[in-house]
Amino acid sequence: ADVCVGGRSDMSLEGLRRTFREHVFYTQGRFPMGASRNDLYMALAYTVRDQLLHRWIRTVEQLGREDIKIVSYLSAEFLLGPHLENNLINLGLYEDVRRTAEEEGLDIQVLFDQEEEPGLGNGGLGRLAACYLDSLATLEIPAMGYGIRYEFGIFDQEIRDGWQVEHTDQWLRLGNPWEIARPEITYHVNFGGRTEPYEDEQGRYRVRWIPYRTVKGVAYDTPILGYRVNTCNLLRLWKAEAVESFEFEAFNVGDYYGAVDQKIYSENITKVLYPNDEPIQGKQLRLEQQYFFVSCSLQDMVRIYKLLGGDLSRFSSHFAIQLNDTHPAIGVAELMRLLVDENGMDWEPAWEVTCNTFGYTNHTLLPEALEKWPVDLFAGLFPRHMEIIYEINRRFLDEVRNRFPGDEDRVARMSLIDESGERYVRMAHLACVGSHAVNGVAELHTRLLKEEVLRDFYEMMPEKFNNKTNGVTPRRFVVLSNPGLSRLITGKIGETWVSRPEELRRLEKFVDDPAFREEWRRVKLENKKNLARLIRERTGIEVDPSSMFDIQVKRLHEYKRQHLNVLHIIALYNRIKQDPAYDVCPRTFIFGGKAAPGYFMAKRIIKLINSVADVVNHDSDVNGRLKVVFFPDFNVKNAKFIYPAADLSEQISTAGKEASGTGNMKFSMNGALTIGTLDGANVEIREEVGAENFFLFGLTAEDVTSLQKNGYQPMEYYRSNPELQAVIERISSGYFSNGDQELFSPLVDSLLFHDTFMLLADFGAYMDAQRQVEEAYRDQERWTRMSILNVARMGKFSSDRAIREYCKDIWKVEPVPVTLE
Ligand code: 26R
Repeated sequence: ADVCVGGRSDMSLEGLRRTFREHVFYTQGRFPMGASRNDLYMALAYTVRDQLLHRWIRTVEQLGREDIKIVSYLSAEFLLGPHLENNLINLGLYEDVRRTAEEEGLDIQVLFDQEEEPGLGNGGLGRLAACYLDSLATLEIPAMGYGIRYEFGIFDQEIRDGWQVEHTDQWLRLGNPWEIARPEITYHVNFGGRTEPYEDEQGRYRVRWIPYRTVKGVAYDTPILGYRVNTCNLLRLWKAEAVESFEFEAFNVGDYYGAVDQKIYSENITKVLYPNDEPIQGKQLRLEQQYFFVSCSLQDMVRIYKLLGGDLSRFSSHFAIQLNDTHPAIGVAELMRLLVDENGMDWEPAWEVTCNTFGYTNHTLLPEALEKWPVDLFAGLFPRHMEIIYEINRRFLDEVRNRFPGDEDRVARMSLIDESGERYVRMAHLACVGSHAVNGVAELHTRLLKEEVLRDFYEMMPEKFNNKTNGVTPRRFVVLSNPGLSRLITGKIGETWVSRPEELRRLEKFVDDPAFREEWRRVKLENKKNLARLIRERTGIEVDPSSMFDIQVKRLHEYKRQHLNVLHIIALYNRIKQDPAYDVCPRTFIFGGKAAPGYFMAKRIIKLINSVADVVNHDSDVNGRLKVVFFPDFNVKNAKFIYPAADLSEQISTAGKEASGTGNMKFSMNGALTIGTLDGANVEIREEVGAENFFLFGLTAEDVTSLQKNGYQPMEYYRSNPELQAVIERISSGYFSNGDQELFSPLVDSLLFHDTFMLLADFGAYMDAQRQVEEAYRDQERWTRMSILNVARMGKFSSDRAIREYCKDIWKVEPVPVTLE
């Protein structure tokens, strides 16, 4: 430690300034005068990273102790968002570094702006992984995140003429100061080829895999610091490269171009994140990505464990591996292969180790989103894993037959292989069978998992199933995003709420204090002004900060029902058109979110939102009382301005479809009230904040199922509701599309003749709930009370609570405090 004192770890103002200047010169190679904004950002980032390294090295030393258990979070996505500001907050150096920058003549906000966010995820699942890394470190749990270092993360979204246009995300273009490449930590990953039986020295039957090609994985490490603790865990992301031997062989036969081809081919594996939050049918590269990062990660753990002198039969007492959805589920077969083929273990002990090591989190109930891979594709890429899966399946189905004699229908339903038509490997079944714990992400979701999607598995092994309601980190989503509110809260109850948000309850006793309510409104108004400014910059639209900010930001998806929100807007518009004196509550409707590039309907919903916006925003009868905004390129970076500015949070998915939702939590923690269905974690949010502080509407999951069963007829709802008819007529007449009646007919037809997500069935109830929202908003004192109570009662939804539950019930791990001496 001493070597660092007075060096770059010096935390004094003077030390920070010196380190910063050194980085401008020695790292960026600039005199201060010639430094670009990026040079200055990089120098500041390195200054902050220097502060992390000491903690990081001490934490990694702990990871190398034989007697402690490490959590290994396997996820194809980590949607981290910008690091700089977050690290400053967690270090407790925000104010000092801001001042240092200021004294150097720099505006720290401008430097924050310069950071490209690592958008290595699609939405909820990837952002959850990032929140969990924050909480693991904050709770001082030794943990590693393992994933893929995509060269291109989620695409950047531009809105052109009302349509979504995608641009590649070049987040690494200007360098990434937060990662450290570890070119000496590499593994070989094999693909294709065939297997071959042989006898080992003891004359035992063994199998070896003779692959067709090999790719190299290189580790890139990013430090993940906890809040005000010394624990600094690491996120290890793998980049694919060509193995050296390719170039060498090609060189020998003089095929230089062939060698370069091979190199490009290998590097393809980690080029790009698939931007779908829907199944990717049979895309070989996607399956290669999954195996690639899982194999590197497991090889890494086995290497670390052996280095400690560990005996592989006790592997599960050193590592608890969590599968973030089924994307890394092939890890079950890969760990078996490593133990049995590569380390000579027998099947039964290896299987016990495997099951004790893995836990599986399910994140979706949508049947079409359950991952399955064609057997031909799978076996072609992973012939040995295919054999292992068949063997797991054979043994497992024997157990099923034992427990349920004569029930061959059940055996077919539970098989790891779907043989009803073309044959598929069912990844959720593999994950379920190979794990000791299976969890859903909200109470309702876990119940539906047990009753529907994984019912047979629950019947056979109920002890595996448990719920872990999602949570989000209050560091990024309150402290960092909403400094005004954080200051107000801390002024009242002290700052301990940041690590122990149960303490927010102590705000309840101030709800009747008019001065406090006044300040609460002032903070919200300030946040709305900030968002209004950003909306003007990004869209040119002027919005009124005193209007109600009604916001829906999330991926575009029919089940999330952004178009139900649009139907409400059109209904209000129609009332105004019918009677311009109609007393509408002034509102700004804000949407944000990306559509999967190949998702036709979702893209058309974006176009609809923008088309309605064009009409409503310029109609003189409306006279500015309603505004509609599509905020382009919703991501972690600009989420910071969106959640804190919301009055109303739209959580309106069809009941039973949204596993949990986490945006719902981010809004409510920032004092927005929710209008929502009984879906995902909405149910629990409403329980916590109180029914009287939540605008509930719509069918229950049970209603949805029974309606579906009895033959849902959207037309019946259409016929019996004149206001709904008028809304649909506005769209289909071409009113929002310059007379073009075709543009939105796919949307309208889908609603009238199919309506899979039951918008028409919920329309009436939604309109009623929106009227109650208006009424409540008109009474600002009442609204403020409700807003305060929402914040005060959101403690449960901190990711710290979620992670504590995972640690206790699934991982069996304890905190290991880190000291710096
Ligand atoms: C198979 C495949 C390509 C794929 C399917 C589904 C990829 C991604 C998804 C999206 C799923 C896994 C997802 O993001 N689920 C979300 O997880 C959040 C965190 O638990 C939940 O809050 C959210 O409700 C759920 O949709």
